[in-house]
Amino acid sequence: MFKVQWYPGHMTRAKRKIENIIKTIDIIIELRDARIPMSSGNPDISKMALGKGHLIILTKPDLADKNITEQWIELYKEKDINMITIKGIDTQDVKKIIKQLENIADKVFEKRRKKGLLDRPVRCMVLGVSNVGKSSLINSLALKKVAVTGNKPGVTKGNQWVRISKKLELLDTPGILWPKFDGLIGVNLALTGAISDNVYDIKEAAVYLIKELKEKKYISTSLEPLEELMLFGEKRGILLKGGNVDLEKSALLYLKDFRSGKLGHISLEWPMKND
Ligand SMILES: Nc1nc2c(ncn2[C@@H]2O[C@H](COP(=O)(O)OP(=O)(O)OP(=O)(O)O)[C@@H](O)[C@H]2O)c(=O)[nH]1
Ligand SMILES: [Mg+2]
Repeated sequence: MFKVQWYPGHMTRAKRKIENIIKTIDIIIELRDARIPMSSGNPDISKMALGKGHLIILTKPDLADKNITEQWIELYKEKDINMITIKGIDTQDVKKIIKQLENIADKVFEKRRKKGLLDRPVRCMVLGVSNVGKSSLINSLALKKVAVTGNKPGVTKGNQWVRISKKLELLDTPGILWPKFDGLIGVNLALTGAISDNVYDIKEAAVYLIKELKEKKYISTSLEPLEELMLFGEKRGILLKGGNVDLEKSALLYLKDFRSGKLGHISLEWPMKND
């Protein structure tokens, strides 16, 4: 495994800010990357969601292995956790999300009524790691907006609430929470493009990716991962002046091909019975 050197200094501040906003939120919409549903999750979000509605959306399923994504959804269903997946963002999917959120909202209403509180639209917020698709989702949910409902007291000035259905309001600011980058989590986030390419060795990352793809039988080759990378560079004509393969550039292109789906539909994390 390769090492990811990344210590985001702003993490604590960002977390505290989100924790304050979260107090006014009823439903947390947590986005995770379908290719790495564990590594792109964050235990802080689960903690913040305690006592609130919680919907997990697996994004980028078009890049992931459909069969594995279905297994993840099934596993979470067994655990009674709301999890759905969205194909890119289209109107059908937006409807699917709103329907799910309204189901959760009904439970929130019920709780509020029991406490003798008045009905009001249920407030949702989108959280997730960098690059997972938060802004894309907010944009497509906000397209359905009926009205910008203005600032609510107790929430940082400047936060915009958008009405997305009769029952639901969405805070149109996403919250980014960095997970810990230990070991495999950092590796998976790096491979899928959630971390800047400058904080790890691209060549090591590509070699590791090839090893994984080989083990999971997404590619079949009898070559060692480094040899496979060299062959890839050769085929693509990525050569240095002397005629040798430029491994650095080949590695970058290999990662790019993986991230854009050119290598096929691939899931790096597969569910295990004890997940
Ligand atoms: N293939 C694919 N790409 C997606 C999908 N959803 C979002 N993207 C792409 O993923 C990239 C990141 O999306 P954003 O919506 O900007 O992600 P974000 O979570 O707001 O990122 P940060 O603001 O950096 O934290 C963009 O290039 C999107 O076009 C999807 O379902 N499938
Ligand atoms: Mg964004």
